[in-house]
Amino acid sequence: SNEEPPSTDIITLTRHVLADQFRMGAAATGDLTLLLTAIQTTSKFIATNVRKARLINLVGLAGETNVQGEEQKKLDVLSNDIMVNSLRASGKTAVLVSEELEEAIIIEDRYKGKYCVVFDPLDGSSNIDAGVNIGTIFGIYQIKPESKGTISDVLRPGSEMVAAGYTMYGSSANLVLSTGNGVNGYTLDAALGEFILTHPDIKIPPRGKIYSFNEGNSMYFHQPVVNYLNSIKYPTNGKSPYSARYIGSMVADVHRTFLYGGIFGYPDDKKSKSGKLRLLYEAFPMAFLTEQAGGIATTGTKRILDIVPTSIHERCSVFLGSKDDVLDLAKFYETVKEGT
Ligand code: P6P
Repeated sequence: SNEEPPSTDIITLTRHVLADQFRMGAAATGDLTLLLTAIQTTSKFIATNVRKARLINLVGLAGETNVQGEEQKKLDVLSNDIMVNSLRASGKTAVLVSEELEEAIIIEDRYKGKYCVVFDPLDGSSNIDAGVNIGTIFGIYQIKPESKGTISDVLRPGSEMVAAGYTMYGSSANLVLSTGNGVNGYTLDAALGEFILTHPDIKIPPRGKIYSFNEGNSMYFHQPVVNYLNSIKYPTNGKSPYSARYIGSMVADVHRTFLYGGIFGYPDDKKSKSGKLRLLYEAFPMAFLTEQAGGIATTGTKRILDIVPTSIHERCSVFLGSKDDVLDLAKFYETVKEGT
């Protein structure tokens, strides 16, 4: 038959990261590879449960009991639990920060490793019932030299992260990852249980034709944002207006921005004084990936990765995407008159 023979040289995520490690030579201990294996396991578990959520009533409210009579867990609680357990069991982590947990987890000495993982186990979970793509977002710091692993190891600029990524749960499970040498995308082959390299070396187009904002907040937008949006909706240079695409799930909006270009924005406004998105486990990982893919991520006036967090759940203003589009946005902050 003219069927293509199956590839016998598949590049799994683990093999791809290991290749990175070989490139790094003796310095690499394999710890990051093992940590990423634990993260892959959590993404496979979450992907499976997101897929069958409606069948086993996992999208319902917590408090219902299932056939075993045990407390029914909401999908995001379930996702948090698998991440905490898998990351702790890896023996490679010292500090965990989750969107679902008020306090950071300091891993007990027996299981303590040299990495800190900040994560949103299931971002966009309010969209689950509508079948909209949702995702896991994570960022990884190494603990500071001499540190035993404390909260101070994660209250650091995103520029000090060593890796960041997300897994988007949609028609397939896509894991997008950077360990500091560019961005690669992997697709879960459920039959193999492996994430396979499908999007090598993702680069954001320098300019796009899409803007992605929740314009339902327009009444609250500060003047620079209003001026910028007007400039691409009512262009005066004879160019055609940009197209609006807004899914309302950060992982999905960012993933499209990486592949198609354009600008995603969730700015601070008169209602959300510090913006809505969380700095540590939404803005930092997405900004890390954006820069590694050749784009720009800014608050409007400051590079997001330069922000020094003061608390683990603080929020920040986010614009990210194609270099030229985000630079255009930033110009409207430079020309802003005081006090508008
Ligand atoms: P809004 C989802 O709840 C989320 O945290 C992000 O995934 C998403 O980008 C944003 O909030 C959507 O917020 O106010 O537009 O519904």
